[in-house]
Amino acid sequence: MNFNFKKKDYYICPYCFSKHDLDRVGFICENEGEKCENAKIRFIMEFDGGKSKGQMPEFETCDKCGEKTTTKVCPTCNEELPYSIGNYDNLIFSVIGAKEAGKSHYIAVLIDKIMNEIGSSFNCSLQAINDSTINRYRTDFYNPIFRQNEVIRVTRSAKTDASVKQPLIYTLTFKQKSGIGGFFKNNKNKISNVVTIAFFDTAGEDLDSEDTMKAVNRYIYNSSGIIFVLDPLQLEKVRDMLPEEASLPERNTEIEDLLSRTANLIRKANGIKMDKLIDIPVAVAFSKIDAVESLVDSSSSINYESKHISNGYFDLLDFQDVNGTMESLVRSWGGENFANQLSTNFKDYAYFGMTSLGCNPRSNKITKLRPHRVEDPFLWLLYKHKLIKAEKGK
Ligand SMILES: Nc1nc2c(ncn2[C@@H]2O[C@H](COP(=O)(O)OP(=O)(O)OP(=O)(O)O)[C@@H](O)[C@H]2O)c(=O)[nH]1
Ligand SMILES: [Mg+2]
Ligand SMILES: [Zn+2]
Ligand SMILES: [Zn+2]
Repeated sequence: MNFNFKKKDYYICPYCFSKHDLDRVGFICENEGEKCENAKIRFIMEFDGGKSKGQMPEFETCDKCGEKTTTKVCPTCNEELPYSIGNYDNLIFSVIGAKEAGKSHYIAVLIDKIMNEIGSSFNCSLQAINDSTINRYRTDFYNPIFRQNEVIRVTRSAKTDASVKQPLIYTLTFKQKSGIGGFFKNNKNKISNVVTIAFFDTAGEDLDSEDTMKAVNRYIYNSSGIIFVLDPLQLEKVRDMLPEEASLPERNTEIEDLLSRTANLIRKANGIKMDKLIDIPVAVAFSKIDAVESLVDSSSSINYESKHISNGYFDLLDFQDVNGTMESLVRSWGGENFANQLSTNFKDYAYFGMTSLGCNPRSNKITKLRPHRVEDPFLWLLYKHKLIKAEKGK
């Protein structure tokens, strides 16, 4: 598919988000059957460059037992690296948003959506990289919503709960589509690209000040895409317009404060001057759109299913329609300052509207689960990274 973009000469560990040169990688021997001492203690053999200087080595020979090993680990945090590291793209998608913005519920339904619908439509498949991702997704995200019909609990701060620092890591494998006239028939299942995708669910409270943001900062400034989840119920004008009986969440951090802190953090870490725009695509995703249904024109495209999945490509007309509508809604809802800050800091951004639950939960119970347009921001990021094609649909 797309091998024409420049390959990076570094990789970023999806666990600790440290940047390393391609040949700075550790190996561990897995020859446990033979009772190799290195394997037993998981001794980390540091790759010394050698012939593959500047490139990602494929294997290392164990200095104790002489067996070859392909199990790579990060030299900084010692976690096992995905097999595709350094050979394919490595994308970190971070999900940012204030407390109670809807981040955790969004991640929960998005991953399910990718596995069950995006995969077949875009000829790709999402696979968890290890057991800890499988278990964490099941217990913390999937089971509450899909099994128990209950809301997910508040995400605990990364400072008190170390598991928050563990991202959910997946590989998204794209297969070549068979070509017209059957020319590529034999290649039907050939892998054309593999991307490692790490989803990082932050606790909104960790983003409350630039200082606490440091706990999670590395993944933000190393992101290949940001999904900025915004709760429309936090906008003053929306709160005023909704009927009095509407149950409103407590007021949280001002959305533009969080945006400017995020921009400052990225600028500082990557040395980007104020007169330059930040080159990380930002999808501004309005969550809980079900709760503001009465404020959106009923004929608006936001109310309809998006066409990307049914079309099998990123539908630019549908996208532009939603993007334009959402931006003007945001501005008319009192988000003028937010919108201006976004455009003065980021090169590439777009607005989306979605709902993870499709309903307002009552006493922590999800009455009817109906996710809507949750795929749009994610597909836009894939499109921005040239992983899926786009067309102007009808
Ligand atoms: N109406 C409606 N409410 C939602 C939706 N998604 C989440 N909520 C509500 O918003 C609350 C917070 O959602 P979370 O996903 O936990 O928010 P978060 O951003 O992860 O919050 P922190 O973990 O505190 O940072 C939930 O408990 C729900 O009551 C939605 O799609 N529609
Ligand atoms: Mg959360
Ligand atoms: Zn060995
Ligand atoms: Zn690491």
